[in-house]
Amino acid sequence: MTERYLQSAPYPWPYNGNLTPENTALIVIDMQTDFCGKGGYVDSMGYDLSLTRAPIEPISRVLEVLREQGFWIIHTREGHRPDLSDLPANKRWRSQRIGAGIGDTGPCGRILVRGEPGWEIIPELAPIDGEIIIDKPGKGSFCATDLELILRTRGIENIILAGITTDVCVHTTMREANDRGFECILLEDCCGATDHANHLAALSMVKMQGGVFGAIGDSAMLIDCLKQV
Ligand code: C5J
Repeated sequence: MTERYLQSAPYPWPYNGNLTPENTALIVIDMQTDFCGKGGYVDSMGYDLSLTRAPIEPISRVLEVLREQGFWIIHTREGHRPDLSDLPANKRWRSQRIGAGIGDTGPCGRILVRGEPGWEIIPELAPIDGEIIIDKPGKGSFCATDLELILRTRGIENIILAGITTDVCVHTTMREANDRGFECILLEDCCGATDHANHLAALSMVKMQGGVFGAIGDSAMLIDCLKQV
């Protein structure tokens, strides 16, 4: 095996240098209109959309290279069944309290409901044929989904994380994956949060204790590493 590493922090990733298209998946988390589009859930809460749209460009560059090289690509979508039978009452109550009720009708259809326009992945980052889509009712991508089964069945050991939001769904997924023994890296310019300080804090948390949840890198580091022969 030829070892290769990203020049990430707090250690060169992956820990064992075993980085191949066969053992590595990119997971692009929740790049849906509800989280980064006009009239979606995040917009209805009054947050600055430029923060959650910032990763669109870097993610598309990463997708282009990883698709070219045959890496596994997985997309996730947060959302609930139209009858809301998988929406916990407290999650709904909290969102209604701040005027962006999950399941209620907004400018992009029913907020965070499967099949509605706001729930769709934005066209710039739309999955292509053969890429896996995981529909999840929660913040973590492993909770109530078949993601772990899919990763194990395909022999995936390394996970590259991108998407929104850094401090919520990306972080929760990274923590869940790390506890299951997957070797994770979060690409900082490929993520964004509804508050920039929370984005930075989430990055900092990963790097504690020698990389308590994995490593932090960026799109250029990944692309440079993959372009070396
Ligand atoms: C949130 C997410 N922030 N995709 N979801 O509610 O991070």
